[in-house]
Amino acid sequence: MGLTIAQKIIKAHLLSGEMTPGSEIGLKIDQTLTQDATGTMAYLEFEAIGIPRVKTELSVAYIDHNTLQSGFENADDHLYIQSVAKKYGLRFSRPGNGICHQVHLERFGKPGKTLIGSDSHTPTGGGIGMLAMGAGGLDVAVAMGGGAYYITMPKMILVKLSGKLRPWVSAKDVSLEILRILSVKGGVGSIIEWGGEGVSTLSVPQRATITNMGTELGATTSIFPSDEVTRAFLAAEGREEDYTPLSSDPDAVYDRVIEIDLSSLEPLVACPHSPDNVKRVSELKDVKVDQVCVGSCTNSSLADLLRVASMLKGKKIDDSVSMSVSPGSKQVLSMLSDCGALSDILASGARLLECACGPCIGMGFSPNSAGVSLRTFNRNFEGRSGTRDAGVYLVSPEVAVASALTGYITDPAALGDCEPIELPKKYKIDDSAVLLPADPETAKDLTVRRGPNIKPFPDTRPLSDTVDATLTLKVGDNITTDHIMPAGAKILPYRSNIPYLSKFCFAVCDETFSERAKAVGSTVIVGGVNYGQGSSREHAALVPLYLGVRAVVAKSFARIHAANLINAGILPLTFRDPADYDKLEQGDVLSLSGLFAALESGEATLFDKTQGVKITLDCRFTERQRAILLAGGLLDYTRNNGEKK
Ligand code: MIC
Ligand code: SF4
Repeated sequence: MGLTIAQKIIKAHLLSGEMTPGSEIGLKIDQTLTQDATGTMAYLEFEAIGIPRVKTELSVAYIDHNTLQSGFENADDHLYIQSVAKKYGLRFSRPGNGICHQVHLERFGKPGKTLIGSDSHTPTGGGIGMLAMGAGGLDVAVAMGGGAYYITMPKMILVKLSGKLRPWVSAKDVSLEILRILSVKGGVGSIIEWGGEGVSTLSVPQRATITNMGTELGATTSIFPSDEVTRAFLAAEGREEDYTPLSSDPDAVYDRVIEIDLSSLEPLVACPHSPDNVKRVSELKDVKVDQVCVGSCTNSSLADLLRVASMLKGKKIDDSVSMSVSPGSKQVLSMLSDCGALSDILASGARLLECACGPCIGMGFSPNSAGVSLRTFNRNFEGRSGTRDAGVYLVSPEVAVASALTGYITDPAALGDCEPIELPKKYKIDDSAVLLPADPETAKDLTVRRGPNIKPFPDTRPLSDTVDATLTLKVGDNITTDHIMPAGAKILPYRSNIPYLSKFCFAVCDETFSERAKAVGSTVIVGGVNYGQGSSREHAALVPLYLGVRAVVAKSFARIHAANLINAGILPLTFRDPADYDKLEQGDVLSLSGLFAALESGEATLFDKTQGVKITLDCRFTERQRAILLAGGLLDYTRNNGEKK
């Protein structure tokens, strides 16, 4: 039987397990990346594992999230990461060099390689045929130490493209269309492969927009073939030698095939507060816009910003709109500047922000109260922008600019003809903002710089047979990690200070949760479907661990968050009968007993002492996951079992 693209890469990297969907597989990881908001914790964990030098082919530490330095905290964390990179053999991408996914695609990604990153949008690398996945920081730390990365062997979904995008319709609309079809949980447990004759009409930046936003489907990753378009992109980046062709076999078998005719698509918008709340631009034309943001790892390539500049040239944005542009990388910014396109953007009245995540993660540029913000980003979760009552709409750069010019959500077709954008034959290459590590001899004597913001890892303890706890919080479906552990300029500087962060845990849903959890000491959280979707931040597990959360009982979990809970030694348990969710009330006194036997049998019983009901829970884990849970988390498991070997 033939293989899909992802199956070929998995087969070439398989360290353990069977390639049958649903079974656990261990993969050899060629490359890793981290960003600063998750990186500090990941490197603290790497240091705790105790390996003198990274064992991957390439590991890069990026600074792109916490770039607003309104106190010593972020600057200290940057220096910590820089000194770790130099000592342990990683490249260090300085603040200002760009967003990790954009820079990695430009300078480091290679078709056919495996990449894990402590950021959920790592699948951007799938745009050049990498098997690129988001992971918790601890999993990245283990992979840097040469350990395998474990996932459940995914199912394969093929999205077969035909036709060609019409003028003014862009790759972002393809992402929104697939979100409309599949929803934010439709990709869970699957890899999305993009194929069909329509693929050859899409450039690498367009493909990367699509694989980037595949994260919002809950997919393990998304991947495009590596073809002549990929070769041309790598050649333009001066690294054609990194090219390898990759395609699926003609008789490859997919679990599901979805067909999209590119020429039938029209401009789309994801309305507040979910990326799958998709409507046509034409349905929203009366919506008044206050703010427009172009950028983020989804839409900040040179191609995107050349389009933005050509639309703004000689025009002014509406007086009622505040607009920002954040280029994805120094390469993009520098090339925009060299060709004069930057002047066209600035002359229009738009504000230039640095090459970083910025407003996407609430690092500045929050909207006005109850404001409508149109963003070319990938997430519009409630409160993520930093303004709790803002309404964030996700759109293409084309719709963003058209709306900035008129002040209302606008179909760019209203602006007339769409000028073609020429992509350069050669990109401007300057890697001077990527610092190289010290050689192994010198590295031995280097010390790591640790600022006072860095606090110890929360206490872990081996699993006990009985857990008595209070149901301190009951939440609904699609709870995101932005609900569990919010980000934003005020909190992000404390990503290496779990006690401080804990004050904000679940604050979007219930400001009293943190205090209540601390007071009871032992907590179970109850959730609905797709619990923990969104970011890969392991803080959404480490902070609950610190607050005494022992188990989360939900109807279903998002992949990375479930792994992060296990890594933190917190039990992710699922209702056997989802209707049992309704029997539990916040404040109930609960008991989970016989957990050791439950881990063996795959079935646990939750006794709700307040309601007097017994509920059956699924507690099916792999042998490795059971061992991690019993040890009290992956750090203890790794230390005890010497994965170092
Ligand atoms: C995000 O887009 O939510 C982030 C910020 O990039 C996160 C990582 C983090 O929380 O630091 C992600 O997507 O993994
Ligand atoms: Fe940064 Fe936003 Fe991309 Fe996350 S989604 S990596 S915050 S640009």
